[in-house]
Formats: sequence, C-alpha cells, structure tokens
Amino acid sequence: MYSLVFVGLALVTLPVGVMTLAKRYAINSSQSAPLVFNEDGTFQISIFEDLHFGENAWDQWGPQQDINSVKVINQVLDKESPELVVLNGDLITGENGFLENSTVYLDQIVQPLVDRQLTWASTYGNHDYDFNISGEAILARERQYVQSRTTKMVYGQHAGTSNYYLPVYNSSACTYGGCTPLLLLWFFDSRGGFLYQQKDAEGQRVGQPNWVDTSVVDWFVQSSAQLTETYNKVIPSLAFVHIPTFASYAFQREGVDPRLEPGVNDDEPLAPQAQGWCADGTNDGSCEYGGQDVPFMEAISGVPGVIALFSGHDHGDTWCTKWDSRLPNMTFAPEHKVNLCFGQHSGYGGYGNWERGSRQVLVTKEGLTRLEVDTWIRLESGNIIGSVSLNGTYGEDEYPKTNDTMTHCPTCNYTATSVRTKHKPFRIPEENKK
Ligand SMILES: *[C@@H]1O[C@H](CO)[C@@H](O)[C@H](O)[C@H]1NC(C)=O
Ligand SMILES: *[C@@H]1O[C@H](CO)[C@@H](O)[C@H](O)[C@H]1NC(C)=O
Ligand SMILES: *[C@@H]1O[C@H](CO)[C@@H](O)[C@H](O)[C@H]1NC(C)=O
Ligand SMILES: *[C@@H]1O[C@H](CO)[C@@H](O)[C@H](O)[C@H]1NC(C)=O
Ligand SMILES: *[C@@H]1O[C@H](CO)[C@@H](O)[C@H](O)[C@H]1NC(C)=O
Ligand SMILES: *[C@@H]1O[C@H](CO)[C@@H](O)[C@H](O)[C@H]1NC(C)=O
Ligand SMILES: *[C@@H]1O[C@H](CO)[C@@H](O)[C@H](O)[C@H]1NC(C)=O
Ligand SMILES: CC(=O)N[C@H]1CO[C@H](CO)[C@@H](O)[C@@H]1O
Repeated sequence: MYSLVFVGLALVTLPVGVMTLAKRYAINSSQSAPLVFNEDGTFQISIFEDLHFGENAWDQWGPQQDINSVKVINQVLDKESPELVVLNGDLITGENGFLENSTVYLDQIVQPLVDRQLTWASTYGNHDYDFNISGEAILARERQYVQSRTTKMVYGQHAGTSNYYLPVYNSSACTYGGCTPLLLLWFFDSRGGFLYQQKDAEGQRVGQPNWVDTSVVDWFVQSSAQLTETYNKVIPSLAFVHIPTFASYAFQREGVDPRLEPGVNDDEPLAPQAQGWCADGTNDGSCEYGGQDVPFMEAISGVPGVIALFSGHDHGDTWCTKWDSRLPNMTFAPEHKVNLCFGQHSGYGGYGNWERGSRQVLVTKEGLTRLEVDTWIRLESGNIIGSVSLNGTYGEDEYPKTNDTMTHCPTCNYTATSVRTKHKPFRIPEENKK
C-alpha cells in the first residue's frame, strides 16, 4: 500500500549506524503515501488504548506486564487486518519514567505493527505527560518510524501535541490534493497529567489541564470548514481523543442499557475531561468538574459529518452511545448526532483486570453515504464481543449483553508498590449542577 523499500531491504545486512539512519531518514514513504480504502471498499481501524507500558521498570512485575501487552497486540492483529492502527492514549505510564529513557517503551509497542508493515496514528493521554515524559518526547520517538503518521498541526503553547487530521482516499491512484478524501480522521490531545520537567515552589509536579484546548477547538472548526469549502462537500469523519467528554458522563448517569449500548459499564461514574479542575482554571482539589470541555463538545457535535468520537481512559467502560439530544446536567443539545464510544483496555499496565482487547472500526464507502460505521471488540482470547452497527437505529436496536469477564493472569497480582491507582471517583458538586 505504501512503499516500504527500506524495511524490505534486509536491514540485517546493514551495519547498525546505517540501519538507524535508514530507519530515521530513508523514505518517509508512509508519511507521503496517503491512507486509502481497500479494493473491496472497506477501511478498518484497530484501536489500542491504555497500554500503560513502562510501569515499575525496576522490578519483575512491570516488564512482565509489557510482555503481556505486546502479546495482546499480536493476538488481536493475528485476527484482524486493519488499514490503520490507532494508539488512543496512555501509551506509557509516565509517572514511572526516567528522563533518560522514558520513551523507549514506544519501540516495544510498535514492534508488532512494524512486523506487519502496518501504519499507525496516536493520541496522547494524561499518563503520557509527566515530569519525565511528554507528548513532544513521544512524538520525537515516533518520528524514527516512517510507519508513524502521528504529527502536530496546532502550535499554541497550551495546545498539547497530538492534534492533527489524516485524510483517507478512494484508492492509491489518488495523491494528496489530487482527489477528494472519502473520510477524515481527527486526532485530539486531551492533555492532563503533569508538565514536563516543571516543579512548583514546593517541589511538586505541575498539573496540566485535562481537556482539549480552545486553540485546538478553533483549529478544528476552521480546518473542517476550510475542507468543506475546498472540496465543496462535507467529508464524513471519525475522531479520537483519550479522555471522554462530559457528555459521556451525563449519558451514563441516565443509565447505560446493557442491550442497547452493549459493553462493560463498571467505571461509574466515569472520569471526563475537566475533572478535578475549577471553572476559573485552578486545580487545588476543591472542584470536581470545571466545564472546560464544553467548547470541544460543541465543536464535535456542531461540525457536520462527525460519525463518532472514540476515547479510552476509563478502563472499565466499553460501550458506545448515540448522543442525539440534550442530556440532563448539560446546557446544550448536540447540533448533529455523534456516537460516543469507549474502546477496550488493551494493556496489562494500568488499573483493572477486564479482559484485554481492542476496538475495531469498519468503515465502508457505502456506509459513509449514511454516516454509518460498524464496530466490535476483539479480545485477546480471540473472541468478539459488542459487535454493533452505529447506524440510524443504534440506541434502539437490541444486541446481546456483553459479559463482564476478567483476564486470568498469573503475573497480574501485585501488592508491593503498585502504581495502579484508579481514577478518583467523580461527583458533580452542588454549585456545578445545571
Ligand atoms: C523525513 O522526515 C524527517 C522528519 O519529519 C525530515 O527531517 C526529513 O528531511 C525527511 N526526509 C525525506 C527524504 O523527506
Ligand atoms: C475508487 O477506487 C476503485 C478501485 O479501488 C475504482 O474502481 C473506482 O473507480 C474509484 N472511484 C473513484 C470515484 O475514483
Ligand atoms: C530505564 O532506566 C531505568 C533507570 O536507569 C532502568 O531501571 C530501566 O530498566 C530502564 N528501562 C529501559 C526500558 O531501558
Ligand atoms: C526523572 O528521571 C530522573 C533521572 O532518571 C530520576 O532521577 C527521577 O527520579 C525522575 N523523576 C520523577 C519525578 O519521576
Ligand atoms: C442497524 O443495524 C442493526 C444491526 O445490524 C439492524 O438490525 C438495523 O436494522 C439497522 N438499522 C438501520 C436503520 O439500518
Ligand atoms: C456470557 O455468559 C453466559 C453465562 O455464563 C454464557 O452462557 C454466554 O455464552 C456468554 N456469552 C458470550 C458471548 O461469551
Ligand atoms: C489474584 O488475585 C485474585 C483476587 O484477589 C485471586 O482470586 C487470584 O487467585 C489471584 N491469582 C494469583 C495467581 O495469585
Ligand atoms: C450531579 C447531578 O447529576 N445532578 C443532576 C443531573 O440531572 C439529574 C436529572 O435532572 C438530577 O437528578 C441530578 O441531580
């Protein structure tokens, strides 16, 4: 699909120095070759999220979890054949990182993708930002691979890193600018965690806002309007962000129906963007939710053609909901219907033992005409669960209930200095109730 000349060239015959050079600068082919639909008119995405590599590097448990996580990626990709892999945040558990090597875990994550000549695109999550790690640092590591499509299109000081879009074309006969894309993929950075190499007067790490910044929202609204004008057409799109928005929380309070919205719903209440921040931008622990994700929610539901927004973050939530009306505790209704989906906790790092897996999204040219995609979760065991069509009647159609199964893992139990802290329970305080 894209020329992988340098990968194909038996690198083993090259001395190490040349190999590194080749890896870094050779062809940039995947970056210049557009994403395209299959001959059969499909485009599949495999989402891995909350991989949480690099926990407890100093003992046996952490590295063992990373080995288990690599197995998950391999098991899933032995069964699925995506055109693109999305790494939807919390690739690495940054609070365990050492400055000198905090991003090397990326190499382990992407090895199964490189082996299969797959190309990928990342969003960064709150655990990808800490004193010793940052989105910029992970992106620098990703740039060593031509298969990475992760990039940065918004340069404001508070924008975060992984904000960009990728067009998907009809066929390889198209080049950038040559054809109208059939599909756009938007990637957003919900930030969070802590600022890189910064400490306050008390020597504490400095928290980073955990929502999509308004500079990014402006860029999204303007860029999509520009694309609509350029192509004289609303191009259907899918969006990815690590931390879900308050709309998912508001829906969850209404009640997730295990037959209409199949999936695990154990993280209740879930942790949305702007959790733990006050409306005035302080985060001293006195507020539960500051509402700063409202502009992003308005944009996601206001920009026409957005079929679904996929997030991770809450490892124990795996359902999709169609957001199509004003929800309690929210002041506005979505302008257009948008499906809000969680994926499946993919890594052995991070809290929880829900069975590991990966959400699949199948786009067809035909489905795009009705703004529909199909999606399911491929588990590490090989089983498929939660297979649904995000079509016009999603939310009314009955599906089999998803079993809430846990992974049985002899190396998973850990009691010493576990870093597996769950998100703080989330409650809206009286003053924020609408
Ligand atoms: C490949 O990409 C890198 C970084 O994005 C750039 O510095 C380099 O010049 C590119 N090489 C080619 C051959 O385009
Ligand atoms: C899209 O690509 C297919 C081949 O994959 C080709 O048959 C078809 O004509 C193309 N359609 C357009 C509008 O270019
Ligand atoms: C990173 O550095 C730490 C501290 O030197 C070390 O314990 C750890 O094994 C290193 N991790 C990797 C993946 O090299
Ligand atoms: C950051 O990395 C340095 C150098 O390896 C290490 O000494 C330090 O403990 C780390 N700091 C934090 C806050 O993780
Ligand atoms: C949506 O998909 C479900 C499951 O395949 C199907 O039963 C239902 O009829 C579809 N609805 C529409 C409007 O196509
Ligand atoms: C879910 O669990 C029930 C009861 O154990 C079992 O009968 C059913 O086959 C399971 N379904 C799936 C899809 O695994
Ligand atoms: C791990 O912990 C669970 C729950 O505490 C327990 O049921 C299971 O037997 C433990 N497994 C091992 C291998 O220790
Ligand atoms: C905190 C919270 O959820 N507040 C309100 C949200 O909306 C429902 C339904 O209107 C109220 O019952 C809650 O008190």
